[in-house]
Amino acid sequence: MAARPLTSAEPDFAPVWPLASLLSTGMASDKDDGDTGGDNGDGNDPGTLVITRPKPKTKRPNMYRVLLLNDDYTPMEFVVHVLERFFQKNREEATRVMLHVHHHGVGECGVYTYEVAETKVTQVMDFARKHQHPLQCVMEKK
Ligand code: TYC
Repeated sequence: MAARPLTSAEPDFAPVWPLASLLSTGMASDKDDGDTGGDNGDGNDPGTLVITRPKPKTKRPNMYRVLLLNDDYTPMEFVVHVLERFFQKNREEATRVMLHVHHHGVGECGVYTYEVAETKVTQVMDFARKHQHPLQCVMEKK
């Protein structure tokens, strides 16, 4: 049998040689069917080599939405400034998000990993307090 390169389309732990092709060569069996490859008594054909890929150990991080809450007192222009300053929005996008919060009560500023989201919330809350506005910023797990 000719070796062939692994492809990324194969699932983790996929045998490099599919069981079906091993069976067709008589090199593998799922039970002792008397094949000439022998049987050492543990149910594994000693003539069979199954190669598995190691499980990839990278995991996607949990992601968190950073949200602004509406209130009756924080000036619209201040909220737009917050969105430009801490969330890298241009004036048009910041105005769109601010008006969404104004009309719907809550709106998304961005989605970040835990520590980045936590930092944004702290920055916004500190900035609002410094300017004596009651603006509230929170995070929620996606
Ligand atoms: N509702 C505020 C006003 O009318 C504006 C506002 C928008 C406040 C968004 C907070 O997150 C906010 N001045």
